Amino acid sequence: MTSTSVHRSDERDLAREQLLGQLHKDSITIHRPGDRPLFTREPETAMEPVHWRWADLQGYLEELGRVVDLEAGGARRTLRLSNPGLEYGTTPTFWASIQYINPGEVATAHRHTASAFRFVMRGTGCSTTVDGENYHMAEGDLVLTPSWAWHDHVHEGTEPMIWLDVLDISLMRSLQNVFFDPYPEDVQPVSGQSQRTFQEFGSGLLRPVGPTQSRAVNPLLVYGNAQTTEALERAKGLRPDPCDDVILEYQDPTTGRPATPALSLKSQILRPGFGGLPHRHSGSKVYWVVEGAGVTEVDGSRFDWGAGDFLAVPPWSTVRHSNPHDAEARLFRVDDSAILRALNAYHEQILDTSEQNNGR
Ligand code: GTQ
Ligand code: FE2
Repeated sequence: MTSTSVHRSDERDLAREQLLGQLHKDSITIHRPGDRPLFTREPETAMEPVHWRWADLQGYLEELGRVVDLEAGGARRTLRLSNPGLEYGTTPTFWASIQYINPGEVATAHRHTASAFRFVMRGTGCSTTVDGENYHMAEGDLVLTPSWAWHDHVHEGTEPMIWLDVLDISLMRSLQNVFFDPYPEDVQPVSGQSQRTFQEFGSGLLRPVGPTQSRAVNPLLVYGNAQTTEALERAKGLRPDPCDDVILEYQDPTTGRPATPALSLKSQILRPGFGGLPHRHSGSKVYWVVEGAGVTEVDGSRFDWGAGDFLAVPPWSTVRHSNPHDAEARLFRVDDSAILRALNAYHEQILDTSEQNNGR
């Protein structure tokens, strides 16, 4: 090196340090060697796959019902499915919890920006009211609580009732948009027109003529178990999905879009003998086993699941389903593909057979 070029590079180092000092004062940084890169080639996640077994959950729920009172002020009695890899949530976008309510109890009215839904797991006799609309929940029903809708649950039945609650609260938290209001009374007034949105839009095929309130959000709040079962029966006549066998998404009947803005909800049947192709896609998901049993491999780890179990799957994990049993398996699934598709950032990949063999 000549003496001039050494001189120049000293000058440059000095100027760069000066610039960095100035930028720092003005809350500006530049990328430097050793900093974490802006991008990774593929998604990285701290979320871990987790299998919760019904045999354990059932015992915990019964004990919880005995030892924990339902508090006024909007708190619910729930078991939260906490991901050991995450500080918060079941997945990076949502919490899945199991709510337990005893006969005679009231889960008091409130509203929040997190959008929520319930999928009824066990029992009957509890009704929920969402923005004045009352609905008696039964096993396999899906009931939505859109963002900022008042909701309360009143159990008039005789046996404890158990349902899955999912809220897009991890997402709302990362957007720093958590709002919550308690309702001034324990419960909100119930409209005289029970199940209005279900009467109006519930067939998914036909609806009353005349003016309908057009809302930016899905107007339908309730998806009944009977219709889901029937739709799955019909879908058995279609070509099977190579990864998921028979799978349907709950849709906004007025637009065909996912039933909730951030989360996509699905029901699925794996028929006896089904063996799916390995598959991965953007976003995280949780399965609840409605009935039957089967096997899911997540990035090569094998999970043998049965009725009532939950399985959480991290983003971009390779999943392979099979049903080696004699009976059908039915799954309810929630994933965050809706928000990823809305952001035009959804990726998916079916891994071919040769890769499948390499993975073993
Ligand atoms: O039932 O309104 O599991 O607000 C968590 C928060 C249930 C509910 C949960 C809630 C609810
Ligand atoms: Fe709530």
